[in-house]
Amino acid sequence: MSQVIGYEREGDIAVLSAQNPPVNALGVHVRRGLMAGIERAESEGAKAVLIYGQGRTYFAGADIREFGKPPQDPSLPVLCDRIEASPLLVVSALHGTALGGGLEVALSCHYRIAVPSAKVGLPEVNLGIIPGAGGTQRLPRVAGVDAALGMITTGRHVRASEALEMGVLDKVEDGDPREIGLTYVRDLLEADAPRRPVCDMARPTPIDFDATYDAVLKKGRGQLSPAIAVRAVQASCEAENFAAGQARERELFLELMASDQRKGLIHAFFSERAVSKLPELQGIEPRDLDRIGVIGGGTMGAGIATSALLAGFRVVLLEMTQEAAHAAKDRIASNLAGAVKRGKLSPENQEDILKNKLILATDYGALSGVDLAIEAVFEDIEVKKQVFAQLDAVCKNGTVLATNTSYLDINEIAGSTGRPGDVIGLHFFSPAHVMKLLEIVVADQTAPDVVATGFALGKRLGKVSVRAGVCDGFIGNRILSAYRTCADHMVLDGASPFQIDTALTRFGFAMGPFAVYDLAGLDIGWAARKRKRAAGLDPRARDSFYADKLCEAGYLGQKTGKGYYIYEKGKREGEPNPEVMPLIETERAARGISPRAFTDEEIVRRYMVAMVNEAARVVGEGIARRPLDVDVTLLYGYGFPCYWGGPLKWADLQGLPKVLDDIDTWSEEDAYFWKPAPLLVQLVADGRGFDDLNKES
Ligand code: T1G
Repeated sequence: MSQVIGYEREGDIAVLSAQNPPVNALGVHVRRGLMAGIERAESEGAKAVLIYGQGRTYFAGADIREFGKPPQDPSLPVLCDRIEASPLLVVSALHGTALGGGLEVALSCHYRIAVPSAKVGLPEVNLGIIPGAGGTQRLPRVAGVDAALGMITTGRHVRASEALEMGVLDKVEDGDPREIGLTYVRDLLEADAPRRPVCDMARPTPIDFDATYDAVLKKGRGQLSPAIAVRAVQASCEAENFAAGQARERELFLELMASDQRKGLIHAFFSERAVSKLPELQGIEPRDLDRIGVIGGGTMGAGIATSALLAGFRVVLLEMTQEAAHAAKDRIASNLAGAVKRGKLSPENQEDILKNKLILATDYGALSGVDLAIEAVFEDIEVKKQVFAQLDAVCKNGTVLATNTSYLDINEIAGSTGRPGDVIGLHFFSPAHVMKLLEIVVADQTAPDVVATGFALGKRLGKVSVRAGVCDGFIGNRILSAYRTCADHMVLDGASPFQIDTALTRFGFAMGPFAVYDLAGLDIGWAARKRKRAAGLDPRARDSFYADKLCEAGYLGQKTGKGYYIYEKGKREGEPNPEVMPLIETERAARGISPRAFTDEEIVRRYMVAMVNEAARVVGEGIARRPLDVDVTLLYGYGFPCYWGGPLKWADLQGLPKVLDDIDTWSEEDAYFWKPAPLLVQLVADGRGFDDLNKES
């Protein structure tokens, strides 16, 4: 028998067990083992087959690492059909996460039992594809079209209890999957239960698939797979028979398998897991973390405290006054109430956290016992240095001293303490208890175990942590500054902020840059421009002032109801502010610029190439360890469209020579801004892509 599928007999029952850690992915050896197991059970005269998974889960899906490689028999659809066609009674016992091809194998069985903690799902759309082994044909037959579409177009994981109600599962029983499976098979044999091939079940009742397709396509914001899944499910209702429906599913599946969106989403999947795997951390033990100190209870500090409390830490929150401390507690209570509303926290836990896990303080001495202290005070280097001097004085040896600064020099902050090795940057993104990205900024003297502690904290907080070096803006904000500048240049040269926002939302961003400015507050960008001007802008840099005029008029975005857009009370979407274009036209005239038309395509191209060029500098300078670190940063902190896999995956898919050609062309109009990054030039010269660098690390 194969090493990855165990075979044993329990009387008349053949037991096939998956032994392919970590998630029993249905790689070719698993598929062959299952095929051999079914055939052996039949040849030995067994009456039934039980399939279950050893380790943490039942099959969690096809082996994604096989994607893009030559297919190897048996394919998953062939295996599923073979299981379903067996003359024996075939039963699956599920635990963990039966996902994708895993659930499809289970659906090809005649009965399905699960433990209460099991979850099932068809998350293929999150990988840019659709279920390709009968899932779009079998699930609608057992659960109905609406329930099936609700699972397939979202990829959501469904708890066992709900799956039972939907008809996906036949029984839910607590206990060991093998044992509850054997008991269930014996009961079925005892009752002389019939085989129940799903393919023989009645075709599901159709719905208005065209309307559903349009609605799902719109919601996908450019991602194709959810809408294509609707067409595959439609075939389960309209194809002349089951086999024809499967053929339609296969055709759509293979089309998506060959798509750039599948390449982008698979890249994102593996990059999210690779980003915290750094050679420099191998074998480095993180320091113990139990009690977290948060200095500053404003929006960021309260968000960070909420994130730590939700992860089970005890938190000491320090503010300057009792009043400010209680205001911070109110912010935290409101954040927790949101978590309760989202079903992420029980009301009892919310009460326990506020009563027993959160300690308010106004004296630094209260921080003497914390294992990690993080400040989120005013973004001023002198204020930060004072805070760190106090922390240096009161915190016990070994306490990690972290700053949440988004751009200040962490080396300078570390240098203001007697323990620079304990100092690190932990850059959260607002709202800190919701946004997944955490930039772990490593200063020159940060000790390796402090870096490891930052990653350990990030994991416990459920963050996607990315290592960054010290520079203005670290990884994300530094690249943001470049593509925002490109957008400003296009505004000066003839595009409107509103056209740019529309073009970029069509490309797949949740919001365009100017709508994001309004969301964050125009005063943030204003302060950054003033800071950079005070530090001395290169005379070749194209500065712009129209945005300053908006701020001077008191238009700071959503928080004042007016910025680039006008926000009516209670409306998230704004209408273009008619006062914006006159400011821009005045500035163009003052600069002697004759505005020209931009196509949406050119807007997206320039914006993306500016992003790629700065990202290449960030990787080339070692601020980001690998291109995938930049991709993960933009995906998890900046709303980059997931199906492109990140800006550097997008660049690889476009072809780097063309990206470099564009920069060379545009450098004729602005050699300062469009200066090609050395790494990009080198990669093009070597005929390589960014992914080649990811593979080297
Ligand atoms: N294939 C290969 N490797 C996988 C894998 C998979 N399907 N799923 C996980 N891994 C690896 C992962 O890279 C990591 O590796 C380790 O397992 C632990 O994963 C025809 C074609 C199952 C919920 O989309 O959602 O079936 O970093 O860190 O947080 O219709 O993994 O340790 O080297 O994520 O506990 C459909 C994808 C495939 C499920 C577990 N299935 N996986 O989460 O651990 S397409 C999926 C997950 C398909 C058919 C189609 C999660 C998880 P390493 P992890 P986790």
